[in-house]
Amino acid sequence: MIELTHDEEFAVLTLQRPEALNALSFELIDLIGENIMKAARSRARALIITGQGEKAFCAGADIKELQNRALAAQREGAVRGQSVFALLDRISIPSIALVNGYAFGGGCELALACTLRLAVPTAKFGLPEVKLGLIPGYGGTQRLPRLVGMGRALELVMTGRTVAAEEALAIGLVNRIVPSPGLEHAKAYAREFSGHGLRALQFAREAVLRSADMGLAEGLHMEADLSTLAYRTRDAEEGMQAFVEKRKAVFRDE
Ligand code: CO8
Repeated sequence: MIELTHDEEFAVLTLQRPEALNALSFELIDLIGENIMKAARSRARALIITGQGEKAFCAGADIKELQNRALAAQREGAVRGQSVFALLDRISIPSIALVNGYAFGGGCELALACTLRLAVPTAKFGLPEVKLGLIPGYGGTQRLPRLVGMGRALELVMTGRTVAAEEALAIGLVNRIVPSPGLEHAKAYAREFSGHGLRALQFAREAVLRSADMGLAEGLHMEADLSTLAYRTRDAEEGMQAFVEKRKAVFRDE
């Protein structure tokens, strides 16, 4: 149902339910959470999340499982899924969604929860929950407007329409389009930042992500705090010293 492998300096998490287009059963959601934490505890410098096969990244929550459940269980399921996806913000390594096909509903929300997103040319995105009489429940209504703006998010959530890779790139839903199969390209993309110290990457990521939740004055205060904390790391001492000595810095994530 899921596989966590290590490929060079990266962890690769692959959703493996091809018979259901990698749809998120509740069991799969739990496994995603466990494996995100395993990847975070490993020596990996980034986590790449993708789907097995050429057709789907993830076709969303498992619709068959969502039927005929008590409302309390439904709410618990939404909160559980949200908290699993939120782990991606809390772990010390950045994550990249390599969207290799359909990313609908909860699958699109999983991609939105990753730090960065890549798409193969045939990738398709959408939050089609309205077509089922539902609305997104794994963070889509909150993360999509932060990424693409309120107007576009309202349109996509209200129409439930499908967004092809080119449009996803144009509106900022993905960072880049990469040729299929994308894993080598995802690793090359991750290498653009994975040589930096993890502490600096984590502070930078946190500062940018938290900016969406605060006003400018509060955000600047938070940035001053986090940038001051960065000075206290060994990596900052090393980075500045390496500059002065005209050599490449050797970061130790300390
Ligand atoms: N759930 C369960 N099974 C699925 C799902 C899904 N989301 N998507 C596809 N499958 C299954 C199909 O039932 C089919 O199985 P079977 O052969 O046994 O009938 C198999 O995967 C292949 O699918 P299709 O035959 O439909 O393949 P197509 O190529 O014809 O179509 C699509 C591909 C367009 C992706 C189509 O499968 C589709 O529209 N899927 C549903 C997409 C969708 O609506 N996703 C949103 C789901 S709701 C959601 O994500 C809410 C998140 C928050 C929930 C909070 C809950 C607590």
